[in-house]
Amino acid sequence: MPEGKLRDPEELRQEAGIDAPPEKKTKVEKLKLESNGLRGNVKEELEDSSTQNVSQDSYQLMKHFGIYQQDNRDTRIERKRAGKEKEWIFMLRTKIPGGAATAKQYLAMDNIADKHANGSLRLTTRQTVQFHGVVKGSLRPLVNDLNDSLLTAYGACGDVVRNTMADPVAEISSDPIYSCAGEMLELARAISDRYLPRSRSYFDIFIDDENVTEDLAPKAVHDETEETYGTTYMPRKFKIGITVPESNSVDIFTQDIGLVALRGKRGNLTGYNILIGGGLGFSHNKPHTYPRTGTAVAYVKRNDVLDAVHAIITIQRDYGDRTDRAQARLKYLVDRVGIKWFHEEMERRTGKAYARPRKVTNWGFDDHLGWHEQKDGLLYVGVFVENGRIAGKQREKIRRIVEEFQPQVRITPQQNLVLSHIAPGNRAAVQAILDDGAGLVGNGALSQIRRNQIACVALPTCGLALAESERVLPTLIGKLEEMGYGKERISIRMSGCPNSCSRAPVAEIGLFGRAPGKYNMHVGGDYLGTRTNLLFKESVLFEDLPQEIGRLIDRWRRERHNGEAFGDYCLRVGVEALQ
Ligand code: SRM
Ligand code: SF4
Repeated sequence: MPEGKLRDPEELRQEAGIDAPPEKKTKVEKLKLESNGLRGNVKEELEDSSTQNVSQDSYQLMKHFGIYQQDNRDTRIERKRAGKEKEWIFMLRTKIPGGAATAKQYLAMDNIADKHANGSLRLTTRQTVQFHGVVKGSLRPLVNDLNDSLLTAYGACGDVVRNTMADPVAEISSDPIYSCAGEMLELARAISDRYLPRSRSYFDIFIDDENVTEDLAPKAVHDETEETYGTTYMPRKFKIGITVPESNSVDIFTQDIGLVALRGKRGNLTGYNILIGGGLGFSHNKPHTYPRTGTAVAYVKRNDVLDAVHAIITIQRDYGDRTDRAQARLKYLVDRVGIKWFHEEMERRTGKAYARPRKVTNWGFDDHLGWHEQKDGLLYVGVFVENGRIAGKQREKIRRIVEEFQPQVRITPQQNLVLSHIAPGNRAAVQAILDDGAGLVGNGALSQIRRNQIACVALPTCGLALAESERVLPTLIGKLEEMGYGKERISIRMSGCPNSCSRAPVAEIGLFGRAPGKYNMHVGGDYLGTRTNLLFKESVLFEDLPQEIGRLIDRWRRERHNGEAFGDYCLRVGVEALQ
């Protein structure tokens, strides 16, 4: 590993001749610096039972422990009228590299949903589980229960390396495209461990002493030095994903660092193409914020990949913009310094020469739904979970399968579940439970258009939502099915605001909340997620979306070239002509 010693970013900027904005650091930078390893007053405020919420400073720090302070937006107006304060609740996000959990861990999370949260589990687009509606007094017991099951929320949010994504079936599938991916989950876990914050604050604040699970994060428990992060952590969130090109379910082009595993002639892993600077959030009408797909910066040999990742992380740590959080993601740094400079700086930091990226043309996509064979003769089944919300009858069924058959449980980047390591002899019994009217895969009800949709959480919990998402996308999809578009394989993603948590900017149709009941409609992304879409229409009423989408699909059906996908057609014709 390279040293990655902390140097003054200003000095580094001057050395590299980078035009730096005047150094007035953001409030969050000051807060992190003075927080004593993210502690601040969090512990005291959590213990204060006279309030149901915490201060803004504690809220900012608690993000690093996977916790967001929210309020129930459904009751906001009514409570305000009644002169009551907001209905304070918290969201807690776990960190599950590659989305891979054991049956025991899944069952523990299922228990937590009732015991400490609102009775649902929310699978996320980064392969984790979120709990919503947690009250302040339940946060410590919740984290303790997670810790007992070797699960963590440390670093699930905040200015650190977030959950590392990986193809959820990479090391189990019998498909030859994965012949080079046997170590993918291991790599995701290695990256995750290395970039877990080292401060003991999470344990000091949340975990009852005798309960500290040392297996979970031995270094974090014993060593306070933030060797990589220093006292101010990263300038902003930082995201890493790993995939093989043929099955780009992790949307590799949207990651700060995307690692693309490449195969040699004998099917073995030769090395990784590294993409940098993907990121999707933007603000309406602020063109200096934009979604960006990652750019290939280098090809590195298998044994060099961790060093190269470390170099990229430390470059962003040292040069990322700490004066404006809207410009702080790696994508803006890459555009400021250029890919050539970046490549050279990686080499300088590691003392290695990296090859130019290899040409990759075999991009594909697989959502892993349905039954598949594993390379060990066992089976996995991908189960559709609409918008990742596991609740009610579906939750009971999944729990029953996990209890009875003890599969491994993997969360997919499409917010679905893969239940793996099922003996072929148990297939019929598992299928019977899935078919039993709960709307899970296997009942024949899943149209292509429903299968390829994703919605972010949005209302009522997300404080940034400008419009609904998870609660309304199923209705829109239902309308499109009624109109006869169900069999079309088109990716539709809805986000309640342009932060784009459903990765809507790389969908064939992206819908972005603009105001209550209104959406900006973007088209022209591709099904494989390799490019961003373009603004087609602004502020379309929710009720008008089926007609707007239907009109475009009709036109595509009439005018498409042989085999031309919807997104490719939109791009070829161009948004102006489509308007
Ligand atoms: Fe996200 C903020 C939910 C994946 C870009 N995201 C939020 C918050 C925490 C709202 C907030 O800051 O107050 C949302 C919580 C809603 C709630 O009530 O639960 C939220 N993001 C989600 C999840 C749960 C969406 C989902 O329906 O699955 C995903 C959790 C992932 C995880 O498990 O770690 C989620 N968010 C994403 C993605 C997709 C991805 O990472 O693959 C993106 C776009 C990729 C990217 O980061 O560029 C994304 N979320 C954002 C942004 C804009 C970041 C930016 O720099 O542009 C914000 C706002 C921010 O950070 O200021 C945000
Ligand atoms: Fe909230 Fe916006 Fe993310 Fe949706 S896209 S979860 S509305 S921040």
